[in-house]
Amino acid sequence: MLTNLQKRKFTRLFELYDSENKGFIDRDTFTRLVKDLALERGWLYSDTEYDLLWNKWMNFWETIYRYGDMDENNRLTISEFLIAFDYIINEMKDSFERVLIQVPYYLFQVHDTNQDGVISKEEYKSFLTSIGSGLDEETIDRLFLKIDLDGNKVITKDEFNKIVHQFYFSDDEEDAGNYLYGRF
Ligand SMILES: [Ca+2]
Ligand SMILES: [Ca+2]
Ligand SMILES: [Ca+2]
Repeated sequence: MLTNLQKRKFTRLFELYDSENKGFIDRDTFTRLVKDLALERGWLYSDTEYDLLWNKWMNFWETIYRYGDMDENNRLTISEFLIAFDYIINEMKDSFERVLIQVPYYLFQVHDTNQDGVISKEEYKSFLTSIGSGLDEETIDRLFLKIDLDGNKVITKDEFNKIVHQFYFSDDEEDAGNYLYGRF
């Protein structure tokens, strides 16, 4: 069972994906997402980066779709989305590492624009903007202070790792990781 806090966080995530408020997400949702992200980074179909981006998202979509599409109409409603997450998080820990974790990790790399292995505040802002988080500057500043656990002004992979795990598992309202995708 997902906790109430988890349900709220994953509902927020669903709303981000369903950016046109259609009430469902499908394969096209993720095709569009990949295109937008690739466009933002100036990647073409023929680029390796495009392939990688495509594979990560399709892997994600195919997994949640396999476990959530109860009525087999090739779409996921919010309740089907939560069924998929409940299953992946509570019943299949291995796939969780392979599937769910991959997406934010990959986004971390994509938004490390200067490729120095860490995320600066500016890069973090562009990450949140690109996923349509709708957070204002002040909130992002506060959030960055929170997730920069050792206070050295950049987010390392270890710190990001912690945040991502908190997003999926934490049941403590105070944890910064709950806000990985903005308000919830
Ligand atoms: Ca369905
Ligand atoms: Ca960087
Ligand atoms: Ca840090």
